[in-house]
Amino acid sequence: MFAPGTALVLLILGELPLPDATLYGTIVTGAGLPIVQGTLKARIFRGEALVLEAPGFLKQAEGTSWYVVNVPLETAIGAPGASGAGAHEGDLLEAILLNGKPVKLAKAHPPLAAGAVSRSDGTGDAAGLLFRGDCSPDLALDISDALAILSFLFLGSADPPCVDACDGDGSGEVDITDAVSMLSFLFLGGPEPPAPGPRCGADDTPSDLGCVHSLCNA
Ligand SMILES: [Ca+2]
Ligand SMILES: [Ca+2]
Repeated sequence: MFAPGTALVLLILGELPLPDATLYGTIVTGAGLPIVQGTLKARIFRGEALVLEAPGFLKQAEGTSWYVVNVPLETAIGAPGASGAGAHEGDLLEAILLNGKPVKLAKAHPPLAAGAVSRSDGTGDAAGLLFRGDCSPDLALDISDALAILSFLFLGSADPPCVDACDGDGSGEVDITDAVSMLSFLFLGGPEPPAPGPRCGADDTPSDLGCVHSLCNA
């Protein structure tokens, strides 16, 4: 397939790309409802080491929702040059993450192999998107969000529908610092709330705060 010498040149340039491995399956909530939105990625490990996080996507077909991840692979020849762009054959899927949380798979995917397609159906948590800081939920940040944090903390008001969103500084806890950082962002030019920021997105550092309902998931 290559002219003589080509392989040697490629060896010098680095590892050779191989056909992607494809991981897919249905993805539903614990109640069996299809999960139709969210950010998806696959964590690939070699032994104890994280090799890469391959982005995936959700796709609606045949009346349900599917996750699909194409994992880039390359040879494991250990040549000098560019590497780390792909996984090696034999690397293992550690987890499929939906909005930063592991999807519960019915069975483990087999070790990665070039061009291989593997299916394992999973269940996940749909309520993974939030609007950081939107403690008084309306998909916008204003002083009512800071007031909602304070009244939740000090006035014994009912739990906000998405407590995780009240964690305005992403520390994993809701305290007065969140109200202060919110006011600083709104009125003093302070830094914007950390990811997913003042917009809907996945919380890549999920906490135990909980988010019963987020307008982002509506
Ligand atoms: Ca708000
Ligand atoms: Ca906080």
